[in-house]
Amino acid sequence: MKIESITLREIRMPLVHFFETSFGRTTERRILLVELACEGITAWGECVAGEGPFYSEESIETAWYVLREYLAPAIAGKSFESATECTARFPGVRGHRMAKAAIENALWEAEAMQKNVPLWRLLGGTQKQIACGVSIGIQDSVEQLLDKIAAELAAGYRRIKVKCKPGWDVKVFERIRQRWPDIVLSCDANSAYTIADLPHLKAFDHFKLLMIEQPLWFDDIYFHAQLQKQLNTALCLDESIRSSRDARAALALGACRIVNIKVGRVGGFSEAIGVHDACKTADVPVWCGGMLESGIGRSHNIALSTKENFRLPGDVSASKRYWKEDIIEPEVEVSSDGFIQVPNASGRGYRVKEKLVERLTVRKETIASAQVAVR
Ligand code: OSB
Ligand code: MG
Repeated sequence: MKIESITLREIRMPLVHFFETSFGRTTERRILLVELACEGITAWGECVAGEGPFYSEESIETAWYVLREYLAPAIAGKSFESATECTARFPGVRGHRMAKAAIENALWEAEAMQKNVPLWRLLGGTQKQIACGVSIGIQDSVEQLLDKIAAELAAGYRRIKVKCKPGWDVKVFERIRQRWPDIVLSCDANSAYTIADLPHLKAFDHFKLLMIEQPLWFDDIYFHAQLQKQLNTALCLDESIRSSRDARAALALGACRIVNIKVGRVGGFSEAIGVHDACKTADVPVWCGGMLESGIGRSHNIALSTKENFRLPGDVSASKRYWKEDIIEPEVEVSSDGFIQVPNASGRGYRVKEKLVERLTVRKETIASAQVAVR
């Protein structure tokens, strides 16, 4: 596979409903897409960095800069036998995992298309359908949250996750459990607490939560291990797991009993497989997280979720929960019993609506060979 050019684009897509976490509210996504031209094949990648550096250090601007100046020039004009060679071509660039993942994942897509196999098969997936949960943001009122949960349960989703933070936690869980004593429920704090909140976090044990996701600092493993010893409820790490090495450290320390895998957060499919395998060896279940992706990133999440240790419903849900019109067709749909059927076509299995992408594009830049950027 020879990479003839790499095109970076920013598209803007308003969310159907705002999404609020402990670190802020998003109403419109700015999405960085990577398009590889590769011997007649066009392959796509999505960079999941946020609008600002709030979930992690990366943002769409830092990713654009690193892709344009370093990562795209490092692969432009180069040939690859396999997408697994990609990370070795990014020497010297530390971190910037979401930027790296956008290219690596596009390369996996190119390889799948070239070999005429579905991406999920190339990734070593085995599951033909994936179980879906939803992540529901902080709302303006508890009533609004309860209405949303009712609608998602009616749509068939198999696990409800609610975002939480100090002031929007136990009182909210109480209301949810009053109405639905037995649903599969979890919460995600996105690092809103510290270890000084231990007495308060112990109260979370009363609500039969499947897990508490990332209660403490975004870069912490040690204090999560201390916290896990004091709680009955399983902890799940998201932000803290940036690599398979982090996963191995977290599992060895007992910092969590469940791991959220986001392919962008760990730097691409190769590392995501490494995290998956480390957890499988330790018999710790994983599930696939989401970053409010467009259809391109969403289809990559579906492919990854087919691997066998994805044993819990993920945050990979239907296109229409996020977008009036997604940029792929068919859009991602979820059955009334809460599953996505995995497509059998080669590559990502969903067609990119290129004209729509072009209309949504607010900036675009092509890197055709090392060091040459064409606006
Ligand atoms: O922590 O899982 C998270 C969205 C943006 C940033 C961080 C997170 C999330 C979600 C949304 O929970 C999951 C989705 O895409 O629906
Ligand atoms: Mg999370």
